[in-house]
Amino acid sequence: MERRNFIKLGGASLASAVLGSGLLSWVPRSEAATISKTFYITGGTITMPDGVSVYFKGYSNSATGLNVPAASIICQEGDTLSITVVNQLAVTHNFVIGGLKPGDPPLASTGDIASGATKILTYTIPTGKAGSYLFYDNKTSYNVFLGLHGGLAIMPAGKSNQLYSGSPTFTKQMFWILNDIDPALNSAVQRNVAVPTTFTPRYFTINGLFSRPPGAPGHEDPAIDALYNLNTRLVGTANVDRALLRIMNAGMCNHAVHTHGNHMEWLTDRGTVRPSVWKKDTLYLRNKLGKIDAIFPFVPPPDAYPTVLKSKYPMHLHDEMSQTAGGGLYQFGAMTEIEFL
Ligand SMILES: [Cu+2]
Repeated sequence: MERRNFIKLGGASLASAVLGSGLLSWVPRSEAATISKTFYITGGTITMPDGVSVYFKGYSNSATGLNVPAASIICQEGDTLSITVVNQLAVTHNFVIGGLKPGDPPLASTGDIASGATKILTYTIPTGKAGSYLFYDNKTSYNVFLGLHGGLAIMPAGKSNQLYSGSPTFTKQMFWILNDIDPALNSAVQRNVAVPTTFTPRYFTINGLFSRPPGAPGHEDPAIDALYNLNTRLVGTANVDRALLRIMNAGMCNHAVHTHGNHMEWLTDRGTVRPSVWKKDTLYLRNKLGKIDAIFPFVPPPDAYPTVLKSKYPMHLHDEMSQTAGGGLYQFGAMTEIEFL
């Protein structure tokens, strides 16, 4: 453990830890650009909803902060990524942009970054790479769910509203990055002892946040309640908005992503475009870097009478464990809210 960089984050600090991780804004350009970003690999603790303090590592925006997940990046084909990664911790880390599909080689990697060292990854994105990506540390099998992960959205060149050239269109887009936490593993890393050979998930997050149900501390606080955090909460106007959801899984558990209100238009599974667009209310999100792209269409729920234009619905996971924290605090897990404005 790295005493000199050890920091302790409570609920208030967690707010800044997640800003920018979900909702994306994008204006296409006719010219390629260089997207520069600096990440600091840091460690520290975050307080879970049951009061337990758990150690995480993150690709953070500052040398003294802790961002889990990392701030997401959006760019377009033809752009050059220039990503500086500063390793503040005592062990070697890296920064890898995963491939689009399972088995694809990584798009790019810094290679090893020794303790205290800095590496700059420079990568020009070829055409044909539009899609949703995770970047992460693969020096160990667990660094990714220890917190070293984030989302990268590559837009088709010149497009503002398509996932890939010719895809169904959207009006807004966001990442939902899910993670599962076994505090025993995180604690072992913190104490620099052998990690457990089993994985028992106790906490489940969406964009690093927990749902805070009515009556709970922090309910409706957009800084810490995943139901109300504006980078996580899905908001749109009926018959106007269509939201692209880039749903990523940094964790060890398979999940079943379930939206109320509308079915989702299922566009991709693990980077592969589906042969036809199915409308489904529950999508299977595979573990270990699984990902889905889907559009939530904000159409009036078709079976409702009279017609419903304004309402609120949950998005939760249909694997029941992921609604809990600490093994028993129900609705303190990976949930958010969907609002038809
Ligand atoms: Cu449900």
